[in-house]
Amino acid sequence: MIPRRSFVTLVVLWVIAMASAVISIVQASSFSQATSGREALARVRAQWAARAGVEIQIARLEAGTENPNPDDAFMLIEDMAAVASGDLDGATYEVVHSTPRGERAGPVDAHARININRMTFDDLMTLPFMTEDTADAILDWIDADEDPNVLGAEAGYYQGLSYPYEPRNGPIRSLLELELVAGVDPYYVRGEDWNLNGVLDPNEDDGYASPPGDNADGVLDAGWSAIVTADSVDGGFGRTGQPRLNLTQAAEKDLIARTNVTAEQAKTILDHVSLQSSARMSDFLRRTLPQISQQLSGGQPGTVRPQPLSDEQLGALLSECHIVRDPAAPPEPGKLNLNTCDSRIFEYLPSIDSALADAIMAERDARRQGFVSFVELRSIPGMTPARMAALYEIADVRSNVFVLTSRGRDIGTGIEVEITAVLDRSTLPVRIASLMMR
Ligand SMILES: [Ca+2]
Ligand SMILES: [Ca+2]
Ligand SMILES: [Ca+2]
Ligand SMILES: [Ca+2]
Repeated sequence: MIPRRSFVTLVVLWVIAMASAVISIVQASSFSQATSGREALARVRAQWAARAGVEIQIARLEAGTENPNPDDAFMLIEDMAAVASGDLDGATYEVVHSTPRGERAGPVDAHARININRMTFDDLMTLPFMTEDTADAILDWIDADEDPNVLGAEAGYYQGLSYPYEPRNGPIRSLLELELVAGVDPYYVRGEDWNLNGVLDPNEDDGYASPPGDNADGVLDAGWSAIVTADSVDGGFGRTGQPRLNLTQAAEKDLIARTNVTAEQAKTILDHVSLQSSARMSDFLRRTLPQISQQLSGGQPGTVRPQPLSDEQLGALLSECHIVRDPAAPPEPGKLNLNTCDSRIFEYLPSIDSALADAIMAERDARRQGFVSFVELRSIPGMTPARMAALYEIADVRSNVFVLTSRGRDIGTGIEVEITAVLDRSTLPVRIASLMMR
C-alpha cells in the first residue's frame, strides 16, 4: 500500500510542477500584452489545469493497475475520486460527472454501460425510441457483410444519401458514429447531454431557453448514452496486476504458476483450448474439468481424469487468463462490470432473468468490497452453470476503460476549458483513446 501511494504522490506532484512551470513561463512571456492577451493567457492556464486533471487520473489509474488491491472492487474508483480536484498556480481543475443522484467526483466507468457492439436485436429493442428498422440498421452497420437485414441498411442505402458515406462493417467506435446509422436521431443517443460530457451543463437544464430542449429538472437524462457505450474493451490485466495469459500460447508451467492448478488440470485446460477451435473461457463455467476431459478423450477409459477446479482455481483462471486466437486483432468490446453498473441496466439485457438480476444486485449490495472474483456469483440463489457461462459472455467484475471530464478554471477571470478523455488501461502505459477539448 505505502509504496503505491508514495509513487502516486510523486507522479501527481510532478504533473502539478510541470503544469505550474508551463503556466509561469506563459505568464512571464505574456506579461506585457493587452486584455485580449490576458484572456488568451487565462485560457491557456485553464487548459493546462484541465490537462493536469487528466494526467493525475492517468497516474492513479496506472498505479491501481500495476498494484491493485485484489480484495476491494471499488478501491480504484475511490482512489480516482480522491484526486478529482485540485489547484495550480492561479487555476483549478475538477473531474466530475452527473448521476441520477447528483454530481459525483471522478471519472465514469465505461463498463457500467452495455457495449453497443455486444447487443443483440432483442437487447437493442429495449432502448427508448428504438424501432425494428433502426435495430436492424445498427446490426447491419456493425456486421461485416453487405447483406441488409430485413428492415436494415447497408452501403446501398448510405450511398443514396445527399452526403453519401459508408457503413463501418465493424465495431462502432463512438456514440457520435452511432448517430450516422439510418434511423438514429442524435436526441435518442444524447438525450439532454448534448455535448456528451457526462455532466449536466447549464444549457442542458434550462428548458427550451437554449438548445437542446430539456425538462429543467436538475437531473441529467442522457438518453442512450446513459445505457450504452462504444468505449469499453475486454481483456487487460488480471486481479493480480499482471497481463492476462493467452491460453492459446501458454506453457503448462506458466498456467500452473498463475492459477495454482495441478499438472493434470493444466493439461486438460490447454488441450481443450488447442483442440476445440470454438473454445471460450465460459466453457470452464458451463462444464467441469472432468466433463471437459471426458469429451476430449471421447469417453475412452484409461485416461487420467483431472479434479474439478476449486473456486480459487476457477476464479484465478477467469481473472488471469484469456483466449485470443489472433493477437493482431483489435480487442473485443468490453463487458458490463457488475460492480459498477446501475441495477436498472438489466432492463436492457432481456436475456438475464429479472429475478436473477435482482439476486445479483442484492448480493453485490451485501458485499462492502463488491465482487472481487466472478466465481463469487456462483453462490447466488437461482444461479446454474449454464447461467454463469451465459452471464460471463456479457459481464465481468472488472473495468478497463474510464471516461472523464476535467474542467480547468482560471481563477482570475473565471474562464473555463473542459477536456473529455477516454482512458484505456487494458495495456500499460494507459492509453488516451480519445480526447476532446472545449
Ligand atoms: Ca454490414
Ligand atoms: Ca448485414
Ligand atoms: Ca453535458
Ligand atoms: Ca433533465
